[in-house]
Amino acid sequence: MTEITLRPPRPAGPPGPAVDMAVSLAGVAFPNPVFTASGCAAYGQELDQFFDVSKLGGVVTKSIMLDARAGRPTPRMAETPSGMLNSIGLQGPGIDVFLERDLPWLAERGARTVVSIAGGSVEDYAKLAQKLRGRPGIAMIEVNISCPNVEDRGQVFACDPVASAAVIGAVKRSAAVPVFAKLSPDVTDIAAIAQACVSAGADGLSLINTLLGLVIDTKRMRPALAGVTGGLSGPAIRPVAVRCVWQVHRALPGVPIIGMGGIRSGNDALEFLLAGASAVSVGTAVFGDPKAPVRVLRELKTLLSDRGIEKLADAVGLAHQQDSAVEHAHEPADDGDGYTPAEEADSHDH
Ligand code: RRO
Repeated sequence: MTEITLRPPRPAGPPGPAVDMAVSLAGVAFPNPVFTASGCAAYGQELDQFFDVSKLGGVVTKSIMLDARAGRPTPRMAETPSGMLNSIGLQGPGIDVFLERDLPWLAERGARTVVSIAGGSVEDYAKLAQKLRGRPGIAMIEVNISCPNVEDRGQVFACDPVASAAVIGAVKRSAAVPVFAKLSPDVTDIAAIAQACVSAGADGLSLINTLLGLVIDTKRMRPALAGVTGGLSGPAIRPVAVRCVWQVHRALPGVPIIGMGGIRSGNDALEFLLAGASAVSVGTAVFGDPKAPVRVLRELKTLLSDRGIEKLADAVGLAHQQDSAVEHAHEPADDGDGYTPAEEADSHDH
């Protein structure tokens, strides 16, 4: 990472420098770092009523499985403070319909498609990766090993480093494009899972999927969702997501990260970049504001310019940079959790 001198944000006045928003993820070039988040924009068609989806860095599809699937029974969404809980349960048309109907539309539209895949076994993932080989318009594969809404927690591969590595290894053997592993925050040591995925061949990481949650409807005195538990998303989870990006970037600084979790403004996106993400996905925000991804992109560009940052890539991981050797010379070293004792004490003050 280039050492750059930070300017405080500019007061109102003439515009700052033009910002190069281009980003390269595992060798794939994207014009900007803002993507949709899997599961929140289907296969792009609905959002395209509101803006041209090819203007985004990329469109990340809803996770596709081998066969069509109706998903879990309703109700499968519930509101929560600053967020929502979903238990969609991997509803979708199956890979063959996706390849026939949705991928050609995305390719014709000029979108850079990141296909999210999900399976119940290592073999399912391998077959899905094989079916994607040679198809036009696919920029990358995002391997969803972290869906919280499966019948059995044993199927949340991302909770176990060995299971995660088995899936990623199988996909890598068949994939013709870079492979990103989407991880769960519901683990003790996300950096260890990330390391297992990278050792198995993952080219990058998508952080984070939803957190497992539960809402009780106190009128009915029963769980609000038919599926009982669900995945928590939205601004409520943003600090968890930023913490995951921070820890993984610190452990694996060379590995590209797409960060997501509660992003609804350019400032939120900037937090993820500074923590170590090279790109971001906007998810839950589109339900209330379908144009949120393009607004986030516009706001992010302005914020970078206001700070004198001319290349987006220069902001990646910048929050890890020590301000000056002198300022921190007296501080004891980081004890391995990513924070110095002084930082830890500071974080308890709030
Ligand atoms: O479909 C879902 O219920 C779902 C998936 Br695949 C996922 O990865 N994360 C989530 O919160 N819901």
